[in-house]
Amino acid sequence: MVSLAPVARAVLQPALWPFPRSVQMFPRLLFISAENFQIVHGPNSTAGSSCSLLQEAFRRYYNYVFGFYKRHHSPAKFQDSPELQKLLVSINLESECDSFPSLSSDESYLNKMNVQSIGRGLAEQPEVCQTDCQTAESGQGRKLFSGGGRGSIYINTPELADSLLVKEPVALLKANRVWGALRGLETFSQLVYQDSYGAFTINESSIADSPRFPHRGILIDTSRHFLPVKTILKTLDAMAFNKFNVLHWHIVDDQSFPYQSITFPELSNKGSYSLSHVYTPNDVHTVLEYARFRGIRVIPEFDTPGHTQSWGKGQKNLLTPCFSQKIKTQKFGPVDPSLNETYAFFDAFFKEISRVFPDQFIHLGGDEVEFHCWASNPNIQNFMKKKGFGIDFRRLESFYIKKILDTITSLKKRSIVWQEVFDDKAELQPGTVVEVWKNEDYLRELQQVTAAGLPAILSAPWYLDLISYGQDWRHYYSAEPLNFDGSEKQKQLVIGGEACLWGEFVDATNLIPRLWPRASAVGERLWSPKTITDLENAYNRLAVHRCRMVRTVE
Ligand code: CP6
Repeated sequence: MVSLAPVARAVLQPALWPFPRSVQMFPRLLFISAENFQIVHGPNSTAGSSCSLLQEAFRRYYNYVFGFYKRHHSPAKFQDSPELQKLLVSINLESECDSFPSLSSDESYLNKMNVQSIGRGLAEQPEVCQTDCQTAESGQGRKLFSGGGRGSIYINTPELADSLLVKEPVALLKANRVWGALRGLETFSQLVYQDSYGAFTINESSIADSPRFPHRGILIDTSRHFLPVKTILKTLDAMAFNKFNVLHWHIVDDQSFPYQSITFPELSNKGSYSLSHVYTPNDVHTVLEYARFRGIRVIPEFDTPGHTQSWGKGQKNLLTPCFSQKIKTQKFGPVDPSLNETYAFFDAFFKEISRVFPDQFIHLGGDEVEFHCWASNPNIQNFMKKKGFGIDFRRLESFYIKKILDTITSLKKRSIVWQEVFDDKAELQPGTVVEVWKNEDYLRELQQVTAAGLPAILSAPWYLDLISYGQDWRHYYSAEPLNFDGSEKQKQLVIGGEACLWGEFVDATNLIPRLWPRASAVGERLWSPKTITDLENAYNRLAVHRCRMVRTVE
């Protein structure tokens, strides 16, 4: 079969999502066929076939590119047309193949070395940029794919060398660690598209990329509705497509306690919806490993002292008995902060949690504590008096939280808390992360948290459980986390954000479509440069990205 004139198709936008830091795309098209294409380790890579994380990723991305079940023969052989035969993936530094990712993991695929050694030859071919690429007015870079009108994309940082280099006959991906290789593989897979004849094609291109924020999370809530492990794994796949790197697992809450504790099995025996609605140690391990293979951290949240009704069923005397007219009722309030047993329990509990979950961070909640039950209880009233707290229950709340925070510190872990813990003036050790979730004046809150020298995560504009008619992703996309008055040092303390999908009205039947592609908007805000804000350009790319996700998430 005769190949088509590549120029006719060069205007197709590659629809990268989230958009990389620097992209150069050239009109020359390469064909790529399932029979004759491989993703393999580069000869100088510090990782090899013993790195199962990469082996698995190669297999996964090969399948994403060519489709799982479809017969993927290309239309005959493209004689004389250039073909891409390999993607060589090289890790420059110690690969970290067998580690868990962390807040400081290097997810970039950019590299100062390879522009000279490889990139030059391609970038300087005079015929490379003809009609599609032209020098931008600013002189800052080349204009790419000007067909989109307002949505033209510019090279943002021309001084960066590119580490995903697609050229005939071998493409190269270089990263310092496996984490950058995973992100680069995702980008590579997004570059490939099927033309109208069903042939797989890819433009010669050169990309350098790194995330804007290091913490890019999705919150799932497995207490209001149990989510099967399978659904959580699917969510992790979709997260990887959008370069999210944190699963914030709000695992227990008032409604149910599905976490099966080894130390305190009664918590889930009594507190889960049923004995099959639990996450066994094996289930948790499955989630952790699946996430690790995608460069995703799992941060568990054990929210206390409020939101704890389900804990009371399997752990006697943990919650505060509520009183009415000096008489004990059947009701219980938040965790009882006046008893030594409470702290002995949490010492043992969090000791287990710190061993089960490898991440450096544990989320301690601390939101929405209601004071009326505490206020009704005579023991608590005495305790308040003894401590000199007066009638300020925020001081009692802060007393409790400080003890739990100290427990976490003694376990050599770091804590994340919801903003009330900061607002109610708990004493916070340096490095305690404050998650800003209240929608009113969230930029001011970020300003205050960072002015106090504390790291912050933003989720306020990204409550995906709040649904409304129409394209609400545009609002998520337009939120800018650093739009507050503050020093450079303060801005540095904003480590990222999270899209939250609370579970009151979400279960396995609607989780995926409620999250995606709406959360993708948050993914791009947290990964891409601040300057990538054009809504129409985003719309066009997001439409293609959604189709790609529909194809791959069953
Ligand atoms: N559960 C817990 C919730 C919420 C929070 N904590 C919540 C509050 C308001 C909205 C959505 C969710 N359901 N434990 C607040 C952090 Cl609008």
